[in-house]
Amino acid sequence: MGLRQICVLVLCFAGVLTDSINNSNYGGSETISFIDIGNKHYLINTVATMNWFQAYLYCHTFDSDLAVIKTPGEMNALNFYLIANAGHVDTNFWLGVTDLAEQGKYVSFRDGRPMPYAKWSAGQPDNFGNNEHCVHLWLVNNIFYMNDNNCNAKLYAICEMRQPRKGCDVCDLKNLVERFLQFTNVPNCENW
Ligand SMILES: [Ca+2]
Repeated sequence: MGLRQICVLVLCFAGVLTDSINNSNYGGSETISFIDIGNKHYLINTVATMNWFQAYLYCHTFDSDLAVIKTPGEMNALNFYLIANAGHVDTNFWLGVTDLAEQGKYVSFRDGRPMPYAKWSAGQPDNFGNNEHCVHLWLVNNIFYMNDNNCNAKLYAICEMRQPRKGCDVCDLKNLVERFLQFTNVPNCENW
């Protein structure tokens, strides 16, 4: 097998890899329950309550993360949706925000950055009992606010689909494959 054939095999494999990533994140049955709310894609679990750690892992099984609300617009859109859907009313939902690492410093657990947006309920966060380090949506007078709660409390979960990264090595490799095939006049990978 010549160097050229080895290169094509490697590049073909790269093409397969690209497809599998796309399918995993956007096409497969794993994402069938995600819904569009505002400019994000959420998976809202109201089937089983779980503690914050279980909720974190639950979202990961769907290639997603516990939701982190970044703007008032995102908060309003989620609030409107949850209120308008009877099955979701009067429930609490874990978010991907915690001060477990340092009391009072709320961060997004996904990237460690400071909590980008907060809409605390009155008097919150209060770290009640010196044991509240995980943040959730909390319905108060028919409006959702945020509250810090015991991480072992059993609540529902809101996951959000991960945003596509800006640029990626695999995409660059795919472009390289296409240029290589054009340059070498190879019709497609299946011929090898
Ligand atoms: Ca609290």
